[in-house]
Amino acid sequence: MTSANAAEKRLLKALKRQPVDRVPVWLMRQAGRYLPEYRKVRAEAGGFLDLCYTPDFAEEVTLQPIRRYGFDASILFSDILVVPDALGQPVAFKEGEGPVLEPITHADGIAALKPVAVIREKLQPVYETVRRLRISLPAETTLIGFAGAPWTVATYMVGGRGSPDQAAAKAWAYRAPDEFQKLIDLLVAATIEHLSAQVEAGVEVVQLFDTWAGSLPELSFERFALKPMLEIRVALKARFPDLPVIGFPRGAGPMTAQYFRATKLDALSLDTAMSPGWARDNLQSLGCLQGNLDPLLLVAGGPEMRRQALAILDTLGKGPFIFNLGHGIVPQTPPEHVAELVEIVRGWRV
Ligand code: 1CP
Repeated sequence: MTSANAAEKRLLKALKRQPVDRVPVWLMRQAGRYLPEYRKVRAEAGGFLDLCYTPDFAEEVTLQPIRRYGFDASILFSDILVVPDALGQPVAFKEGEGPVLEPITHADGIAALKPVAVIREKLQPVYETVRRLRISLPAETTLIGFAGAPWTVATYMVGGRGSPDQAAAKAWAYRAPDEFQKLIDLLVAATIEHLSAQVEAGVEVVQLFDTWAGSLPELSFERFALKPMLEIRVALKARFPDLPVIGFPRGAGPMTAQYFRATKLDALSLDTAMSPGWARDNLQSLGCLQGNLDPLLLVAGGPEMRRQALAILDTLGKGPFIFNLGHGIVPQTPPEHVAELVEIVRGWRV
């Protein structure tokens, strides 16, 4: 049968602005701690990075949400911080604490990082996971690869951990912008290599997560969020002209329109705070949109989740559109609410 044919995959059709029989759906962080079967494999793997770097484990946890819910897309199980880890800035994931790195705060620290060529070598297990997934995934499921956007990855490399205000990276970017630019340039090159290797191994779409884009003022946003994304998109399209690229400039507000126009990405993932009506009027003519149910509505479930999911579908569902959350699934999400949400999206018709 031809169901394996890329031309027929619902998610790829939406990304190429073609008509679909129903709105495709997948959810950010669809694999993870809210699933008991994930927690079991995680305990077996030991550390979080052991999970990411062991293809048997990473393949299994990628497939878990597909088995349960039959999403239209599967996102490779990995993390945005495997890039600094590969570049020689080791990342530790401490239980209940999130990622911890030895912060880089000076130009010497950038110079001490390994050359970008190590990415393909060090992250071999990630690409092996991709090759396995292309065989094990159902024919109708699109495989999405990903990376963090340079600014967001830099906030962890400079701050040494997640922070509410990204103050350490901003301090450097404002005190010595040209020096900080060297870190961004290195991350642009590393991200292009990492995503290219994922595509060569079999991912069909890539998404770039700029979780902290919205904390930058406009002029810094243009330099450290928009411009690196444009460079990455241009390089990827030169190598893989048909590859759809999705961006997630979280919190960018009205700057999102300029970002979408300038980067010419195929799709934009909308965060929770973005108005679907504004997005329809200002963004949807530029490409496919994805989003943007509040992950906490998924925790609550019930009539309010249904009402707000239907409102998003009624506003954006004519397409091009992919249903998703406005940010990742949180660990306290009841798995049965995810099943309920998927039913709501599948049952909706233009
Ligand atoms: O088991 C655990 O304890 C680890 C929890 C976890 C998981 C499941 C982390 C640690 N990373 C992941 C996987 C992950 N991370 C995926 C693939 C799984 C999927 O989506 O199904 C993806 C796409 C990411 C992306 C990611 N990692 C982002 C960008 C998206 C976002 O959520 O904003 C960021 C900022 C990270 C860093 C990171 N990794 C893990 C945590 C807890 C964090 C956030 C740290 C912080 O700022 O507090």
